[in-house]
Parts: sequence; structure tokens; C-alpha cells
Amino acid sequence: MTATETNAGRARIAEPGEGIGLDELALATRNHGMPLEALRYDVTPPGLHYVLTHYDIPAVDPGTWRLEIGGAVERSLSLGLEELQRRPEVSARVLLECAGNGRARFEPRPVSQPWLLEAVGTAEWTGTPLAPLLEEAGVPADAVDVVFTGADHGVERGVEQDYARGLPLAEALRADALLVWGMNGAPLPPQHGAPLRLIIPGWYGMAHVKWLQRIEVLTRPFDGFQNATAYRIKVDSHEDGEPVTRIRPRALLAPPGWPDFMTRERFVRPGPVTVAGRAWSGAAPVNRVEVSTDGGATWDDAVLAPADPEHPYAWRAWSYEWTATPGRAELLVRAADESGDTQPVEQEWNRQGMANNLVQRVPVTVVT
Ligand SMILES: Nc1nc2c(c(=O)[nH]1)N[C@H]1C(S)=C(S)[C@@H](COP(=O)(O)O)O[C@H]1N2
Ligand SMILES: [Mo]
Repeated sequence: MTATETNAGRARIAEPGEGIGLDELALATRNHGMPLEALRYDVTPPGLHYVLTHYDIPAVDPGTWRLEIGGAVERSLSLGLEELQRRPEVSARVLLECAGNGRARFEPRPVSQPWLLEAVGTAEWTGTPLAPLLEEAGVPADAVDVVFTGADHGVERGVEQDYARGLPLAEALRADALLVWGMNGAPLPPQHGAPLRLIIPGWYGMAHVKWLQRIEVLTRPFDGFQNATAYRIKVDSHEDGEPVTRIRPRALLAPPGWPDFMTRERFVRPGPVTVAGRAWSGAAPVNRVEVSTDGGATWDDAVLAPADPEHPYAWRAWSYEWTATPGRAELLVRAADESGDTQPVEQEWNRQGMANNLVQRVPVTVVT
């Protein structure tokens, strides 16, 4: 039997009222989110950063591993980890967010990794710039895309593949595109792509290829599964759809007070409550965060931490002073960025559940 016969080619949409299934639960236990209380940290502590792996974490021996750079280049390069680590070293604080963040909030629900809102984290990544390596290999004038291939292998909607993503050449040549071997001052952990991964600040998670082993320059657009079939924003399955690229604006709040163990419902006491969280956008700097404490009827500006020019692709802290009065309240938060983009209050559905930056709603009971 071929892989194609074992699997349907199309993404499945849940039936109306269909609960999360065991297959989605299996994905959710492998791929964990960042608990929202961790929004308090500038840099997400080890183990709290979200994880998303399509197939298995591959076994890679860093001693024998090599990075191959080839395709339409003037000279192919092959580099071991130590050779890479002798190159100029830089660190950058960069936020990652999975393009599927918010998927399980869509109605109807696209069946895949059922993220609520936690598929996000900010790390300090250490490595070396990609562009000088591409220049050493020699990029031809008619180059279009650069393809990054990981050491992980699997089958997805019937298509057997190594995880591979193409990136437009201009993005790959950005001075802040990095090949990294370190995370938060320690070696890159297995689940985050050891020994080497790509970091392309501002893009949704799928572009930051982990367990990187091959970089290929193409003189045509890459038509592999993760670009041509997956990561497309489309409503009808027959459309080509728009490719998923940069992170849309989003603000999240760390739910205040204390939770109920089972329902995660929140409780606070009456009086002053500081509501705080983080905001980000991959296209342009965030310039406004607004909070509603009445279910979206009225909005008020939150206080945004000063912009940090050292870390343009990290998240930004914000806070809001709320005076809680007994009864039920619903907290909402939304961010806008300098490009004029903001978060929708009503869902803008697509069939793969991509880039859903619908505003967060947190019901809170104010107890006396
Ligand atoms: N090789 C490889 N790279 C990958 C993936 C993968 O499955 N295989 N998942 C991508 C996706 S969808 C996301 S959201 C990010 C997650 O990175 P993290 O697990 O370090 O948070 O890695 C990306 N890079
Ligand atoms: Mo992702």
C-alpha cells in the first residue's frame, strides 16, 4: 500500500458540535503551548516555550551532522557544527508564534493541532547570520527561493516528505536571518531543532525550520507541500489561497486572579486589579493595545511599555488598571500595528485554521 492510499488528501473540518478527537488530543499532548501566566517573562524560560513538531523529533548526531548548501549556487558548501560555530556569533531576542495558534477557536474547527491561544514564546537565539554563507556559495542573479530542509521525515495528507519550507530570496538575505545553535544561553534543545535551526524574525513558526540539514537555492518558486498545499489561507479547498507569511498583530493577557482546576474559569476579588500581558506583530511594530472589561462594548487604551530598539522582534509588555466590581465581567484585549492592521472581533474563518488572531476573551467572576 502506498502512503497516498492510507490518507485523505484534504484537511478535514469538524462536524458541527463535534468535540476534540483522540487524534487531536494525541497532537496536543506532543505539542505543548506556553501557559499564559508565562507572558510575565521578557524571555520565555526553558521548557515553557511552545513546541510544534509535525512528525517525530529526529535522531541527529551533532558529531557527524553537516549542513549542505547547494542547488543553483556557484559552489556548494558543506559545514560541520564546529565550523559554523567559528563564524561571527550573534544573539537575537525573537518571538515565535505557530500559524495555527487560535485554530481550535474557529467554528467550524479545522481538524489539526488544536491550539487555543498558547502557541507562542520569546527566546534569545544564538547563531550566525545566514546571508554571508549564501554569498560565499554564490547566489545567481535569477535565484527566486531558498529551500530549508529538516532531518525529520513523515507523511502528511498522503504525501511522504522531509519537512521543507521555501523562503523568498530577499527574506533569506536579510541581515537578521540567522542559523542558530543556542537558545536562552544553552545549546538548542532537541525539541527546538538541535543542532541547528533557521530563525527568520517576523514570520510565523513554520518558516523557522528545525533540524536543518540542507539549504538549496532555486531559480523557480518552491512548490513543496509545506508551501504549495499547507500554510495557505483559503476558504474553499479548490482555491490556491494566500501563503501564510508574517505574524499578524496580537495581544494576549495573562488571565488575572486564580483559576478553577477543571474549567479554568477565573476569579478575582473586587477592587484594583492589574491586567497585564504582551503584544506583538511580525509585519510592523505594535503601536496600540486596547482593553475592554465589558465584553467588547467599550474599549480603553492600555499602557504600552516603551519600544525596545534592541529587540524589534520580541513581544512588548502592556498593562491596564481595572477596578473590579462584584459580578461577572469579560476581559478582551486587542493590538494594532504601525501598518494599520488590527485584530478582528468576529472570526475570519479559513479551512486550515491559519493566522487566527481573533481577540482573546477571558470571562472573570468577581467574588466578594
Ligand atoms: N524541521 C521542522 N521544522 C519545523 C517544524 C517541523 O515540524 N519540522 N515545525 C514548524 C512549526 S509549524 C513551528 S510553529 C515551529 C515551532 O518551533 P518550536 O517548536 O521551536 O517552538 O517550528 C517549525 N519548524
Ligand atoms: Mo506551526
